[in-house]
Amino acid sequence: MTNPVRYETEGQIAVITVNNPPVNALGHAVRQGLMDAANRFAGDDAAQIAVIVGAGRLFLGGADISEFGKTPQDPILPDVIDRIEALEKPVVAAIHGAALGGGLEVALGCHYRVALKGAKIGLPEVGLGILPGAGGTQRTPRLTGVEDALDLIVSGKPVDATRAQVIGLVDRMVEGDDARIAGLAYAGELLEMGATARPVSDMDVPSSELDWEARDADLERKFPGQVAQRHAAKAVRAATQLPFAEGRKEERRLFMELMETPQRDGLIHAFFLERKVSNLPELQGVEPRPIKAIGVIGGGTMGSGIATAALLAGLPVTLVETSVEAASKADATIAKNLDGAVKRGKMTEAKRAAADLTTTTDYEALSEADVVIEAVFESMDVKHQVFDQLDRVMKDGAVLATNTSYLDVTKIAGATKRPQDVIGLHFFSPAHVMKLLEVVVPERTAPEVTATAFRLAKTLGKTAVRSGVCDGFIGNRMLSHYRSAADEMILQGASPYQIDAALERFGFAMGPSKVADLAGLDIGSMTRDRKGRDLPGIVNPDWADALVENGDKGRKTGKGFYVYGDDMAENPDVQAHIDAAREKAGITARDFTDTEIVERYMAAMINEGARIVDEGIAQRPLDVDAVKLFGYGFPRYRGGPMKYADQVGLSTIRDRITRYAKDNPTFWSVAPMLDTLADRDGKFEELNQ
Ligand code: 3H9
Repeated sequence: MTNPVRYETEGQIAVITVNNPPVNALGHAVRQGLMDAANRFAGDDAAQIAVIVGAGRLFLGGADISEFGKTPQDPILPDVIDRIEALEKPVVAAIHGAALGGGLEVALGCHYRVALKGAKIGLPEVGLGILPGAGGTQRTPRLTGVEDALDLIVSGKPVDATRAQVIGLVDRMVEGDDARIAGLAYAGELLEMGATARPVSDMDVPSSELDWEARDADLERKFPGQVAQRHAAKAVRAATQLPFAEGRKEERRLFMELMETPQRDGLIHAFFLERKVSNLPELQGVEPRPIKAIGVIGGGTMGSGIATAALLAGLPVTLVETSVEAASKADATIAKNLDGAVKRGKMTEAKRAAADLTTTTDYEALSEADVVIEAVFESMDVKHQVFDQLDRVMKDGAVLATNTSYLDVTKIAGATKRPQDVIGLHFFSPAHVMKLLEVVVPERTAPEVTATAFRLAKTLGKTAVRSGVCDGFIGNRMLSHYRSAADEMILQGASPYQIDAALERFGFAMGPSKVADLAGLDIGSMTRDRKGRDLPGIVNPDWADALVENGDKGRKTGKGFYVYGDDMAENPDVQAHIDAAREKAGITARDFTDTEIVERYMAAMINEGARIVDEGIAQRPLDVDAVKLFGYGFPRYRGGPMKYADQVGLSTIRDRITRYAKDNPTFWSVAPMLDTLADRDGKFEELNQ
């Protein structure tokens, strides 16, 4: 293997270049290469100063995440950085693109830092469930002071080079596009000035009046259940209390503790799946069709949201509505969405001014669109009418997409003369905000059409997940299943509020009753499928129907499971409806612990997830994880339901389901895939490869 670190000299300047595509991660070979280069520079009498630079599009992307969880191989990064810092001749880091995590820590081990304008500089480790473990928590406060260091380390959000210079993280910010040239120029100046090595670890941490206990309580509130942020703050605190060497030991101890947590495991799973999920084997080498103009049918909440998403991505949009009034209403909704995006800094004023939207009642206006997405009323008849029109006006090769959330996309496709061009694009509301996009692929869809859908998702900044055709696709099919598990618990004695609270403590953004209120209690019964049939083995939540009959449809009416005013409160009417349902079913309420609530809910979710993979609706367990993480408020630090199942152990999950099945064997039957994997002590992870 060639050495990923090159050492060369230009006059009196040694240039050390790290070349480890795609992101110059600090894997073992790079660490060894840097250590060797540092030693060589120490003994190279011709070189008086060194510049470390990254080849390719960025400086250094951080530690090699794929090595986490394996035994660390020497030299470990903290030692490499200490070696660089201990050099008697000065070393300059020349940063372009990004210096992240261990990458920034290498720069902090250098004696001087220059960054090109626009470079992203930060310590994103908490996003991976760890903390900067190669001196970052000790050196950063010495340069920036405690508050700015905490901001960087606890938020994990990078700053740009301009801000980095303001807070003292880099010495100089320069215009230009060549870090090597910038580094050489700065090193030349330093040489001329007679600059010497200037280890950050020798500097004092500026004093601070911070109330650490209050800050810790604050973090506990802000990141409930998560450990990395609080540990990271503890490490910074150590920098304020201990000499550098001692502080470093404390940083390492806290870092190693985090390395052992399931949260670290879950977050790293989420990091890789975010990238892997759109990387479908079936699309290798398949060219997407061009996407230059978008059509949208329907200007309701979904249609307007989809149009907004496309406009935010700079795509021209033509939106078709049934009347001039409806078209101008859509115009206004979209304008409001875009103005909001400008306010939140998601869109520049210039881009806002350039947004190219046409609203019309004329289908012919779509003749030049490359992709059209319909978001009309959820009725097969209405969809057929729309697709008839699209069949007539769309140019050859255009992609015809439906945003249906449960109708059979194969049937919609089959009613056109071009089923190969039809695909489902299931956006989540609000469509210009939510990250998830389910790409629903009927059998006859051409691979280039699927590839185009994935390309579009990327352009829109969405995480696309492939789903086969079934009722509810991946996300809603699972949702109806675990919501039923919650209903079963309510019928047997748990309160909706206890369930919400237990699941929110587990990490969900919202419990199921809050979600139901948000969606609207009249939107599909919880126990019947969308066609009104009762699902086998599932309890019928009379209480939700009773609420709807009362006009309490959730948030939109101000009352559902909760009453929505200035504060949110439990709806006192709910209990009577539940009591009536229990009486009707002849059930005496029993107590549930929060643990049992979480276990049952998760078992239902995992079991249905396994069926979905088994049936090929999801190709891999990671696709199921992605849907729940990016569209259903599943806590990222738990990695997704299938990852969580692996952590708990599949035979434990199976045992629980078998136990619940004693009372309700129809609902609680073990999914065959879960059974097979549990038999051989396997994991869902095997199926992600
Ligand atoms: C750390 O540094 C710990 C230290 O404090 C302590 C150590 C003791 N490792 O995102 P992309 C892969 S923790 C391994 O699509 P972009 C990625 O999976 C680390 N692989 O590119 C993908 O692979 P594939 C702190 C990595 O241009 C490919 O590279 N650092 C790593 O959109 C391209 O990635 C971070 O948290 C890695 N560190 O964005 C930074 N990074 O092609 C994490 C990426 O097979 N990385 N890959 O799908 C990022 O944020 C972005 O990748 C970056 C580039 C902004 C750098």
